Amino acid sequence: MSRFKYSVGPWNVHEGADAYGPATRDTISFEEKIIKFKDIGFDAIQFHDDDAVPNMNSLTEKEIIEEAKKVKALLDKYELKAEFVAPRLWMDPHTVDGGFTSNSSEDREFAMWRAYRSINIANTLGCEKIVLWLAREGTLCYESKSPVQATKWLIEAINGMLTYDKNIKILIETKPNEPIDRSVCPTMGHAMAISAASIDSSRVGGLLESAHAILAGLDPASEIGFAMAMGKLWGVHLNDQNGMKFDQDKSFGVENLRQAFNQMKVLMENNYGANGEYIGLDVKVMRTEKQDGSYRHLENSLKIAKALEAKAEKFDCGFQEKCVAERDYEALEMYVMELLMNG
Ligand code: XUL
Ligand code: MN
Repeated sequence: MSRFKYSVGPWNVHEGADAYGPATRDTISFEEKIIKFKDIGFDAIQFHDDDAVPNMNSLTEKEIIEEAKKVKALLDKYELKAEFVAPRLWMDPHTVDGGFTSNSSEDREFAMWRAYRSINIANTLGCEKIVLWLAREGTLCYESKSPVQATKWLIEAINGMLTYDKNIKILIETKPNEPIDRSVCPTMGHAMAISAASIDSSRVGGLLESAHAILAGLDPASEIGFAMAMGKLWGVHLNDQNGMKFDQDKSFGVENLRQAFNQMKVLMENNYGANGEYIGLDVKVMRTEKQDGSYRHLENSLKIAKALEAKAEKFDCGFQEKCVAERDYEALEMYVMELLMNG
């Protein structure tokens, strides 16, 4: 039995298209995906606004809520919760130069419209969390934007959302690059500073994705620990990443097991989940996988996460204390390796 509740998004089962090649698998319907998610052992679903309400740009506010109600009914039918809604501010012609920090005031207005509709959708789905993955909030050409102005626009946008709804919580999902070259908000430290600068810092926190931390050259467990020290880690996307290249969203733990163990350990030691937080697994199956393997990365990641939970449970804190007291870090390191290597 796991102490955690796990979550997943519909985009985590995808057709396999990448920037250099077309789909390798067929599309699976939303309902079929969530039935399988439940079956695998997930408790909650994560949404982009248009995962819940496709084509929302052409719908009225009222129609968007009506569509979201249908999704809520599906979640209820399969006894699943909604964890968060994230405005998808990177696909639309209005977000070519970013949303909240675009140089065009019309684009910035569009981004706020999507943010407010995301809040409406979250309310309809029964969740209070809005995730901001700030995909294009940054620069491609450095001189095209002022880092000062962009940061202020981002804070203004967050303040707008906090004012629009008095209950929602905003989780900034930090990422240093991709698709943008230089992000306005690349790390947990930046997210915490933006939280502090907002009109209600008690409602602005972070979501840490392992791969994003690695892309920033940082250790995901330390990023988790930093946000937890501030009481502001309200979501995680556990996955893995082989070095600083494109975002790979590999299954949790498959590249660096010790790093994955330490992410699980820091979450457990600091009581992550005590306020209803989920462990999200933001993973992608390999492009080579066939149709019937569409969910294997999720099954594998969940299995690895639970196995690491058990390892962290077994971790001998007494031995750790002794090693620390004697400053015998070689012994401590070898103990961790043996814990991970031995069945
Ligand atoms: C992108 C990423 C997104 C967010 C949700 O790197 O991780 O899937 O998690 O918008
Ligand atoms: Mn993510």
